[in-house]
Amino acid sequence: MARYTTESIRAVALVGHGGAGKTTLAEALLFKSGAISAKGAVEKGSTVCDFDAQEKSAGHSLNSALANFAWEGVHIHLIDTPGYPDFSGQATAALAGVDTAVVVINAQTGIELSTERMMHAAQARGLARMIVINKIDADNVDLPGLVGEIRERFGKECLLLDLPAHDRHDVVEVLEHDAGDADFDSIAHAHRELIDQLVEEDESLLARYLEEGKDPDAAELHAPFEKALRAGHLIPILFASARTGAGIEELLHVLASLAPNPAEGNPPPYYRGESADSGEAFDAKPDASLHVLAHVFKVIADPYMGKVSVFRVHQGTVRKDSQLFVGDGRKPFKVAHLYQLQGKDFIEVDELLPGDIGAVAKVEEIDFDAVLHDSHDEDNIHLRPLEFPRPMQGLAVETRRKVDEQRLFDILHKLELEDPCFEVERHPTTHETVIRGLGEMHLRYKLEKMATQYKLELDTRLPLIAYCETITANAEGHCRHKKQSGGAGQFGEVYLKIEPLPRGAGFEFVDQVKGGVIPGVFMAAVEKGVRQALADGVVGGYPVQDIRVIVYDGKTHAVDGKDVAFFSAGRKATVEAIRAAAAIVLEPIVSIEVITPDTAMGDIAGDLSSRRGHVTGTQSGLAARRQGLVTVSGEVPLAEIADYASRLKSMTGGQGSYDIQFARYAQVPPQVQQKLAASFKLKEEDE
Ligand SMILES: Nc1nc2c(ncn2[C@@H]2O[C@H](COP(=O)(O)OP(=O)(O)OP(=O)(O)O)[C@@H](O)[C@H]2O)c(=O)[nH]1
Ligand SMILES: [Mg+2]
Repeated sequence: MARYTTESIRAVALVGHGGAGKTTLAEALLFKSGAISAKGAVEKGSTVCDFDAQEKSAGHSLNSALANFAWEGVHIHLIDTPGYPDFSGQATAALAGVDTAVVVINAQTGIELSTERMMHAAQARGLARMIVINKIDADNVDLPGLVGEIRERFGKECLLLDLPAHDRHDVVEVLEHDAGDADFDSIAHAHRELIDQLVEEDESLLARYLEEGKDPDAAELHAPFEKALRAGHLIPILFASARTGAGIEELLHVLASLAPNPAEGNPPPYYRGESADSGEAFDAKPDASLHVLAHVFKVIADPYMGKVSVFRVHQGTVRKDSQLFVGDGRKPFKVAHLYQLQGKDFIEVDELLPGDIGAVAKVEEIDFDAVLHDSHDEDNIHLRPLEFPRPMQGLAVETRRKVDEQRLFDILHKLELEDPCFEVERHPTTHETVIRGLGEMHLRYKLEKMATQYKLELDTRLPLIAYCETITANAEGHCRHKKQSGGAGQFGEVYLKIEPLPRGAGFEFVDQVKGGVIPGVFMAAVEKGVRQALADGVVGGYPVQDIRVIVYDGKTHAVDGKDVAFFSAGRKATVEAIRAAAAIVLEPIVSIEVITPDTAMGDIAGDLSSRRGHVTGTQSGLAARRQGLVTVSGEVPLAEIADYASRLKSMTGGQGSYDIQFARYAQVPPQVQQKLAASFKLKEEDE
């Protein structure tokens, strides 16, 4: 049953800042195409893509959602993504499932934090990018001003592909039209700019164009259009109102006729081998007859369907009842049911072609980022990983009732599966469970989900800070571990040197022992001991990083040489060396962006500097200026902004919002280090 071919598939993600109108736009596209018979609204909780109970009550998206529709004989896979930075994990992951990123900008608020981040993330992934300026119906918008700003920020490759007309009730496409009236600029001018840019992509076309002075026709421009999108030489700007429907049909036409099909985009960045750096890059071919290669870019813990793995097929055909391998696993699983997703609905299909997005359910071994394939020829294959923001905001959680403890871990595991930016850490020594996410709002929604969906009540405590330790000087350590207690003895002796490494280099272990004074079998135990010492920390009980440990001498004993002895000697020698190496404690520094009414700017800056932070710049776009808003950027230690949400609320009368991102590790001031060291000493004495 051939429903369509690979050439007629488009895969598109709607990305951009929260509130830009992505979910409403998805609804408008689905409605216009006839896939749904009534247009729902975010406010009523009746859209296809915001189907989750929490999304309905929040009035914005929390998860990415999939939908499908057909237009002009083309099958379009659409992914609606959440826009607020706190939920950017699933938005970023969606980029691995598409060829085109449509960056939606709110005409009222202009370029925002996620606009910028998603523009860059899509570019880094080699996706075709398009910009849709939405809400053109709204009052108080400056469309020409916004276009100017977009070009200033994202380059002159951002060119108009349509223009609003009839007082923003309509839009006119400017590739096929070269004359007529528009609300601003002119169709003739926008048309000329576009053609000039496109002919640059093809030398013979350019030569003919210059000679004859005549426009190439639409068919001739198709290939240059795809080439320009692929190279980032063209980022078309379109206008729409998801509310009134203006520009929706034009957007559908552009997706069907100009967005790349799976063969026209940049190929997904696969490699064979252990790491993206050393592995051998290769291209999957969107050919239905080859081996299957598919990539899992989304996992859902569904209360009814169980674990659902959503993947994009990049090569070959996935069929119901066929067998697939997961990564390098030896045992295949059977594709008992194959689905396409339409919002909350699972629609069974028999096969998925290259370029298709689909899902399987109840296969526990499939995790986010897994590669599915049907031949051991395709072992050790990965897709180059996406770059996710690092979850910095932490909370220690504890179940109210002891009996819930095991359940807590099961549920946290499910939440972790679904969201690449949500992490759970268990600290065996302190018995603490820490959840980490991208922001206060992110964690609040996870807690709410646990309370409502899983009926799990938790107590939370202030964030724990992920401090770490490092050394600033070279030093030496030595330990002779010797035990003689009745029966068999233990003996192991280790001499080692330690050296600081550059920030971020991690840990290096070097074996420089000569003449086998520490036999190879025991060297592994020495390394384990060294690693144990580093994990336990020396100054404040935090993991030691950016250090090279060189074992250069030692001694064993024919009878008493034992693993335990060398483990212990390695550990103690390392501790001794670190104590002599001017060790320091490092803390995470975050970059912070605060959006605030300009009247509160002074308070924000003053507050940041009282928290050992500083302002690095301020910025405000046209639309933001009209609303009296400004973005203050700065840096501040994470430890100082645990309660920032409530501080900001009081400083801005509830008008402010903020976002943090990990920046780097930096040395804590001496008085902080003394405090951390003192409390570590107390803990050690307790034990
Ligand atoms: N005036 C006007 N309002 C719109 C338009 N599109 C969306 N809205 C409204 O803008 C608000 C946000 O719309 P959403 O569709 O939820 O925006 P979103 O981009 O999905 O937001 P997140 O899910 O948070 O990323 C809602 O109140 C919509 O009704 C539009 O074209 N014009
Ligand atoms: Mg949304």
